[in-house]
Amino acid sequence: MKKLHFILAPVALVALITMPAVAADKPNMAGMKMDAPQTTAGKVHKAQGIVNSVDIKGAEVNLSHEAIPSLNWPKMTMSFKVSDKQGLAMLKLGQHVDFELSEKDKGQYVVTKITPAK
Ligand SMILES: [Cu+2]
Repeated sequence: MKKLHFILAPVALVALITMPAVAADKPNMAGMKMDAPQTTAGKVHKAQGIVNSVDIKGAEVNLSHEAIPSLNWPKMTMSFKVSDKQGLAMLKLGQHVDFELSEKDKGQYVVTKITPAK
């Protein structure tokens, strides 16, 4: 009986060591998936601004936009790439607009929707 206990003990020890490691792996993986939406990539930010210039060919618009709290951006004047070609074609200089932007590449924000302000 004593010899049998000696043989079983290391097996039980290995099981004890490996089992919690396997169990701990799952909550970590779930945590990573839950963190994914926290990154700004793909997130839609809503903002307002005034149209300064439109470059249809280059698919760009220059806007003086209001502060964008979801991005922690102050109000400023800047150019954006625009994926909403239809919206871009409708814009008039000096027009107040509502727009949505989204980070396509790191630090590269693209206007995905732009419409006259309501
Ligand atoms: Cu800006």
